[in-house]
Amino acid sequence: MHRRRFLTLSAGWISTTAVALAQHEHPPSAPATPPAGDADITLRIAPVTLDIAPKRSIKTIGYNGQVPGPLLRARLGKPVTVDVFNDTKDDELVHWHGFHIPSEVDGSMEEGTPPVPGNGRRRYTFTPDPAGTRWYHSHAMAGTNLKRGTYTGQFGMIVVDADGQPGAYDQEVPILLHEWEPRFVEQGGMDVDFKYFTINGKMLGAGEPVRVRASQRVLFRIVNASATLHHRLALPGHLFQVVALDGNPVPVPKHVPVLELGPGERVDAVVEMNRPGVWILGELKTEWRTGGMGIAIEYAGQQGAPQWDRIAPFAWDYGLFGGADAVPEPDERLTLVIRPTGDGHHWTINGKSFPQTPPIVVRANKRYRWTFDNQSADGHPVHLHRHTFEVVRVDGTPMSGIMKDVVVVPAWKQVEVDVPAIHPGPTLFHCHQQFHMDMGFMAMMQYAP
Ligand SMILES: [Cu+2]
Repeated sequence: MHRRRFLTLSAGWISTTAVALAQHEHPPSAPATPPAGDADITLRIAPVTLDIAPKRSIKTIGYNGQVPGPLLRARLGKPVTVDVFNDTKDDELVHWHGFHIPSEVDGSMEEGTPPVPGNGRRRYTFTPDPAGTRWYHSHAMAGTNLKRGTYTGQFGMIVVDADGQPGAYDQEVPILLHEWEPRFVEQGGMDVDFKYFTINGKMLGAGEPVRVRASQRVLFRIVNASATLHHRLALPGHLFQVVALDGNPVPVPKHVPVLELGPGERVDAVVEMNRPGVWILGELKTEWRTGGMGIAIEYAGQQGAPQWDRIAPFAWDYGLFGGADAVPEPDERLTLVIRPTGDGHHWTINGKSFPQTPPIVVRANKRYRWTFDNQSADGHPVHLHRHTFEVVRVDGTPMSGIMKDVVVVPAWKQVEVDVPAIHPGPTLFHCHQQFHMDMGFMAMMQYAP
């Protein structure tokens, strides 16, 4: 199995952004003296003007003057220190999404992580676990301020390397999805839509193509870093072999024509490059693809405008990649009913909105089966911090071996997951749709003393 570093990078951002953990650098004008010793990683939160296309600039907030933030790599089990400098006036939080790390460094105020104060700094030290495609992003509440939290450019990928990771490949390509210029629209309740769509901070056609050669195997590490939108992606004429979901290897790495990711989800997929040409890897929805959510995949020796093609209907299903093992019986079960309030402006879990939602109390070393009962017309990408759960049933269909930290609960459906309560400490559970989270779709999981 060949494992190589990111050899060719899609949008050219990597050459300026790769932050090897061996790299030690201090920002030129630190507002405060960092603690003793160099950090492995330095992140500076500051306003940035992002050129998503010729004559289209977005003013946002990013990490280290770029969007996405630097691609970070860490080694499973090897502690890292991160110095975060906040050059904005507002408190910020950097959440390390998908990690089993203590509440004090996880990056959630509700769990007790101290914020990075406005015009201040904070050091995070943690031991990366588990291995795989993870990401980091702002965990600030936005409310109705669409210039905060995951609406901004504060997101990046962190890959935790270890031996025995899935997929043999020749080239690795990060793909981060995001949208810009959000605004509120009334659709029964209140919702958010966007004007521009990007992959790796560029609209389709504005960035460098991903350069490939025929017969290469390319591993795409995909993060849906959208604040609110689900995305479906295809690469016409090619199949994706899904090797990991949310960074965790799947039991059966099946080939599929379409990938689907709710906000916060990741998919690792290997594509065998066997149809020379110049193609669009992009969003199925025409309006969003032509609005920018695409990137050119260019075979060596081929040229011209990137091509799209009709994509046959496909039903995405986590169970496609599941195994045949029986799932152990849980120690206890609980149901979380998801419903909007009558005015459609708030979300409830079992009838309450955060901070009134009662904590979900667990005992250490027990396995809990949570049933998400979605009594609403929206799909919800629900996320549990600091833990990995197993998806065991989606809309009545059992499955096993699908380990995730975000699961999409489709409209009017039920999804069951098994949560192993093995990382004591306050733990946040919430919808990863930023506006749903901000409007009450959040609860704490607490370990009984
Ligand atoms: Cu939601």
